[in-house]
Amino acid sequence: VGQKGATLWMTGLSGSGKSTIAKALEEELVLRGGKHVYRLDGDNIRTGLNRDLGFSEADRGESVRRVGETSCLFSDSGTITIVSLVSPYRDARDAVRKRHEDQGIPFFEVFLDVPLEEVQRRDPKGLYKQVEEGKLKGFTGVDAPYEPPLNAELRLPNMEMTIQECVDALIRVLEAGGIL
Ligand code: GGZ
Repeated sequence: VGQKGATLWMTGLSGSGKSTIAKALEEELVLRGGKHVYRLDGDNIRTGLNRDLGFSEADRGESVRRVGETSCLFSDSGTITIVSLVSPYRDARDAVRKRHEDQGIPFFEVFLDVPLEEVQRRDPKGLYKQVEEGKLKGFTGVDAPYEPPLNAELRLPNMEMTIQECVDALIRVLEAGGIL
């Protein structure tokens, strides 16, 4: 197993496809072999590492910081670490990028660029409906901010792409970065 790891940081609205694409990429990388792969997903992280955190700006910042530190450790060990987190604040994501760069760990920010109207239409967990009904407040993209990346290594407008096309684009980024 080769030594060079990397962090792929997927950011985007709830329902933009982060977890789905992360899982598909993980599968593809496992099939290819040769590298350890690990997925850090908002969903499971929130029941463990971040179980004390909610969705205030401060808590989201702390969540991103912790997952960023964790991804540094995994990637430093030679693992390809796939993070999927809404991570709505640009400063917080940039701080994670800097932590990686300072340690010489490759970092790729991936922006799942899907319009709010589309994720509201998809609404896979019925959360946007709850927001609409006033049962859920401070929801990213509706009544809490989402600050899109300005310098993402990859933008995936996945409304116009298949999952396989997204996976292929991610593989190309890893190849161009000398990770694969
Ligand atoms: C955004 C929320 C909220 C609020 C619960 N705002 O589709 P999901 O369900 O699985 O993705 C969302 C997830 C966001 O957790 P993250 O840890 O990724 O967010 S962050 O990086 O901002 O800390 C959604 C659900 O939790 N969820 N309340 N208010 N998403």
